[in-house]
Amino acid sequence: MATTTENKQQLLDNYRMMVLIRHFEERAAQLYTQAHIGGYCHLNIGEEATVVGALSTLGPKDIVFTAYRDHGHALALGSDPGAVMAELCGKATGVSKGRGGSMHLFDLEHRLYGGYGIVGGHLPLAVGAALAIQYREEDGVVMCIFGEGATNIGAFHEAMNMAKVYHLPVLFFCANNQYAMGSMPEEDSAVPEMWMKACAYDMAAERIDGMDFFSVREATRRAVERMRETREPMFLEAFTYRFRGHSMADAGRYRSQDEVREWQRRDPIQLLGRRLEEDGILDTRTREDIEKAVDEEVERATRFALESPSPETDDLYQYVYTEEDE
Ligand SMILES: Cc1ncc(C[n+]2csc(CCOP(=O)(O)OP(=O)(O)O)c2C)c(N)n1
Repeated sequence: MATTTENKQQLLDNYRMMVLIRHFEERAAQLYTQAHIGGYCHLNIGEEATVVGALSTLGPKDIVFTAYRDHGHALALGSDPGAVMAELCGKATGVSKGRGGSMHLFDLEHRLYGGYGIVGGHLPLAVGAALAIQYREEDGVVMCIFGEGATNIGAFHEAMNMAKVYHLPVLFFCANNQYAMGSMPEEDSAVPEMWMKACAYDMAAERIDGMDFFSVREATRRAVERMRETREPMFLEAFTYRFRGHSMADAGRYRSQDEVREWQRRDPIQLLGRRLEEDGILDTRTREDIEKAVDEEVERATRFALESPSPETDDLYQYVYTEEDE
């Protein structure tokens, strides 16, 4: 088995992070229904392997741009769960100081450059960041994460083209959860497989199993290593599924419950857990300890968020433009 040669603690940490994301988001869904969270709230539930598998391959100088389904990414990059939950609740102690909410998490210290609500709008920003890295002759790479719906947006094509023309180290990571709100690729995309779109820009591309942590991590690791050497952009399409609605208000009439249940049989957390059990890395006791510790951490984060103050109105104009020395 591939895992026997791995760092076991690292794998347990990856598993723990996937469980944390799941429990954190289940709690966020409750807080939403209790009106502690307002506006939009998009959950990663079902897509945790794409988050942890991909981000676990990055180094300390690499940076990440993602869309509005961003809670898991912030947690996996190391943001404090209390500060993430506080942001969801619009509190001053949130990662974006309560000004961003669920869709606009931002944490410079942990290299999360957002959290963006405009579909595809962050792709040119990621390309710009990669251009800055190239211009300053730094050695980091940029990971840009988006859904398959974003590949139909003009900004996607401009970003892909510029990244290739300027030889920029951007990994375009498409988490294809098969629905853009209620539309399937067969309905809104000229080609049903997103990796094919990378061929138009002469970019190396691969489609991977987004429910399998190892499949995501190995492909992303290969891509990142190759980008560090070649400084050329690459494209990955992780085929996955979201178990919950698009956002919090979604009657889900565009898909059947049988289909959802079928995909839940390949729950990414269960898949990784079983694999770690087979390899003797995880047992029932450890699994229960992880669940308990994660529940406590989520409760701590929730308490912190609920007890935190709302932003003051007298500093409303602060952080609109960045200070030079910030
Ligand atoms: C430019 C733009 N058009 C439309 C919307 C409304 N909208 C929000 S999410 C979404 C679906 C995007 O689907 P996808 O990119 O596949 O990501 P997923 O939500 O599946 O993760 C749409 C159309 C938007 N936010 N921005």
